[in-house]
Amino acid sequence: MGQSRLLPFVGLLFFHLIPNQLCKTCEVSEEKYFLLSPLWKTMTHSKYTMGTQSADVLLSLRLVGIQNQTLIQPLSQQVRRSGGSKGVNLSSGQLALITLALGACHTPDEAFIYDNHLLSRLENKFQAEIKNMEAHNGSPLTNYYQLSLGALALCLFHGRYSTTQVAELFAPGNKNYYFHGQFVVDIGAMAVLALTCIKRGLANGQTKTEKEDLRSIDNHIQSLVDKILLEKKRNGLIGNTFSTGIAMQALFISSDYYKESKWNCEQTLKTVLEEIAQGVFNIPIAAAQILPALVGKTYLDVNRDSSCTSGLGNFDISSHKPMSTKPPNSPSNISIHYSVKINEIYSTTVTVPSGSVFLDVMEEAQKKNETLFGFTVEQSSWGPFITSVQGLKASNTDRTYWELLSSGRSLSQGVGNYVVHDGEDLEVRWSKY
Ligand code: B12
Ligand SMILES: *[C@@H]1O[C@H](CO)[C@@H](O)[C@H](O)[C@H]1NC(C)=O
Ligand SMILES: *[C@@H]1O[C@H](CO)[C@@H](O)[C@H](O)[C@H]1NC(C)=O
Ligand SMILES: *[C@@H]1O[C@H](CO)[C@@H](O)[C@H](O)[C@H]1NC(C)=O
Ligand SMILES: *[C@@H]1O[C@H](CO)[C@@H](O)[C@H](O)[C@H]1NC(C)=O
Repeated sequence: MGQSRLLPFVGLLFFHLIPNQLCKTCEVSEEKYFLLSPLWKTMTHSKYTMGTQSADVLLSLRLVGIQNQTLIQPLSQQVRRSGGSKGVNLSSGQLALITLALGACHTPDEAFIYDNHLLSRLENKFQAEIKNMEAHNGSPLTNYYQLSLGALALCLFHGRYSTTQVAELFAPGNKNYYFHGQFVVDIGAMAVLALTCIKRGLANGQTKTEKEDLRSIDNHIQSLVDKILLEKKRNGLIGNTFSTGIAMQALFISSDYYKESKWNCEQTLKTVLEEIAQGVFNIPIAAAQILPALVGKTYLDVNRDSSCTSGLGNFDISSHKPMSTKPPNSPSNISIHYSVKINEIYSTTVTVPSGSVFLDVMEEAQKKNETLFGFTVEQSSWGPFITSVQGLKASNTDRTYWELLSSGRSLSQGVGNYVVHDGEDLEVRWSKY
């Protein structure tokens, strides 16, 4: 056999020797990096009040290679503050994100993880989630997005966990992958990231248990990838706008689980760039969750030595032209129909200035009648989250929450961001997911 005919064969062999590292990405080319500047602006021009929000942003900036200390230092400081001794009330996923952000790219921040025992704290939080599942009909304290983040951080930073337990927990039929019976792409994709990390660690497993765990995890990944691809929309988004970034990461690292023809990555990328131009990713955490995938990075690159130096590192996005600012709102008032639905429906009509958000409508209604429209919110990394209306409180254990709707359709933004329109029919509904 001549050399030229042998070469492709050697190439093929090479791929077969490292099947676990197979990774297909499509990314924004360098001359188009300026298209990412709206994300950049959102992430750098915001005040961060929540430690976990800073963690998501810090993780993202580090992964894409930003090393500007003027930006990184204040974020890092805030993340360290929230992960310190006062962070006793952090949820499993919050602690996992803090660990990922501080451990990303092998900076001096990494020492904080070990000095503050973040991994053993995370191990305890992870077990507490499982205890709650055992006591409450399979419902964790938080949700499977956070369990996935937890498993991912424990895997990447060599915390303790049982692969057999993870293989059981993350079976694709588990109810926690579904809200209202519908597969949640964000959750499935984060699980694929965690399971792939664990799979790579098991690749050379020798014992019978290791081999069984590997086979089971491999099957889970296959099934989750199939489900993620079923949620691909005609315009290329996967799930919705805000789940697409994590779904892209999951599909990058799992390319040996689907045929190339099953996903047109370039189309997804094109649609995401259009949405960016329209200002859709206008809160820091939304920008942080989409950015890594756009430059071909995934959360599995967090502790890889060579990552973090490539990407946007040397690109000065800030020098590019600012986004066109919206014209100031005309000072007109609009009228909104608003209801609270528990079993009965309680309705009212309120007047708010145009440009108002859902939360403004709720506050107007509350002023009218505190008993019917009184509510409480909690700040979260996505903005204000409605925790109770008429004194009725949402509960993770019961899988209840206050769902936001417009004309009967569930919204994909929260009360702090959704801009309302004249004549709109808004509802907050007591729902079970
Ligand atoms: C789990 C989850 C839920 C659970 C939260 C309770 C639980 N069991 O943990 C439930 C089902 C209740 C829920 C509800 C909603 N959610 Co939700 N949720 C998620 C999910 C999958 C994971 C969140 C998480 O744990 N993050 C990790 C931890 C470490 O971060 P955290 O900040 O501490 O997490 C808390 C907040 O995220 C908060 N939360 C969850 N969803 C939302 C949504 C908004 C707008 C806010 C302000 C807070 C919030 O609950 C988390 C647990 O306490 C994310 C997916 C994602 N990509 O982030 C979507 C996500 C955040 N949710 C989203 C949406 C739209 C909603 C709803 C507005 C849907 C609706 N039409 O009613 C409601 C919130 C309404 C309200 N009451 O204010 C969007 C937000 C997009 C955006 N631009 O704002 C996301 C990104 C999903 C998506 N791809 O569209 N959600
Ligand atoms: C670093 O970030 C700061 C704050 O955004 C900015 O003013 C400065 O120009 C940046 N420096 C470089 C070298 O990009
Ligand atoms: C932790 O939560 C408990 C109970 O919710 C609360 O009493 C306590 O003040 C919180 N601690 C901190 C440091 O936030
Ligand atoms: C809008 O409503 C407020 C409060 O009801 C009122 O003071 C204001 O004059 C109204 N503005 C317009 C343009 O109608
Ligand atoms: C609020 O609504 C309840 C029930 O309809 C009514 O009994 C009460 O008087 C109302 N309160 C105000 C301040 O209008």
